[in-house]
Amino acid sequence: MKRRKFLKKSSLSTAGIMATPIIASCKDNTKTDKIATMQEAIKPIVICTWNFANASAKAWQVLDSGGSALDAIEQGVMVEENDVDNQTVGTGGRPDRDGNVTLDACIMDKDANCGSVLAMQNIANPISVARKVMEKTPHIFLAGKGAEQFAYEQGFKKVNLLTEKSKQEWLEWKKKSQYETPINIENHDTIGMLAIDKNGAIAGGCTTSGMAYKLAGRVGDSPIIGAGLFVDNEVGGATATGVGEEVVRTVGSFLIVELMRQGKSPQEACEEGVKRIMAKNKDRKDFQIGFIAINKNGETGGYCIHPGFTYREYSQKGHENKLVESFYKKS
Ligand code: SD4
Repeated sequence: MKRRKFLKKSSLSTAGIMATPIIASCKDNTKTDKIATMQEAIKPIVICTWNFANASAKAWQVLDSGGSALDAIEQGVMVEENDVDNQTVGTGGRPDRDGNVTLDACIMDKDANCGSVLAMQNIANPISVARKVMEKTPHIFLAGKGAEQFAYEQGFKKVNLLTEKSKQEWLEWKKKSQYETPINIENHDTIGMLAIDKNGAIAGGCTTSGMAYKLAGRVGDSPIIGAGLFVDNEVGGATATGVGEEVVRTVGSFLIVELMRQGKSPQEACEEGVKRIMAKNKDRKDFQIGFIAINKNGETGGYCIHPGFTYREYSQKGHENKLVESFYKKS
């Protein structure tokens, strides 16, 4: 096809012809149906937080060859989990204040199945363990030693997640032990990813080593279904990066999906999500949060507190790194 058909559709869409509802028989006037009537869906498509070109390219490769959104998510974010230079995800992640790397991850599919691991040590691919929790257990969350034990039972190997670079930085930090939540880009490289496959199934995943030098046992938003990630196949999905405590307080990703259900575009929903957080943090400028979202039509959006947040988007239209608008503008 598919390129020609796609190009044809794009030009029709530019001409405004695509405004004709493709689901003409709306059963009722619910807002979800309103989303469905906007235009024909762009699929497959994948988006992820930050400029993770290799991760989104991997996910695209899976989607383009007919793979499921769930496989695309798992294989896509694993690229970052395996990248030792990414110091906020997987191997190479910065440790907690005791020097242990503890990883958080979750995954969610089109049927609201989900799995999650929290503060898990010594396992290189928490996203895959989260998927096993989803597929092989009656549970959603496994934490700490229990998650690690489960991973071994599933055949995962024990590895050392602390690289020499992260260890040296931690030793340096220990000299002052000043816990901070810096807003700069370098300290917020959590990957959250959302994908729609050729069948229109939506899935999402999120994986991180969390805030650097956190208290032992601290868990952020990233593995919490509804906070760091949420998917509803009727509507779309959302995911977050940044200071997890603030995302949890508003159940950020769930909020954004619900706002889309009510008729907001992904862009509008992300903006509202950040504004809700800022309404509870008036005049506070010392933290960063970025949201991205996709609706079931394949429309995407993102918004953040401070300038600098981008997200990757990969579809038949191309592979783009999109700079998002921010609540505070550059001073
Ligand atoms: C957390 N949200 O643990 C994560 C941190 C993060 O990029 O996003 N880092 O709070």
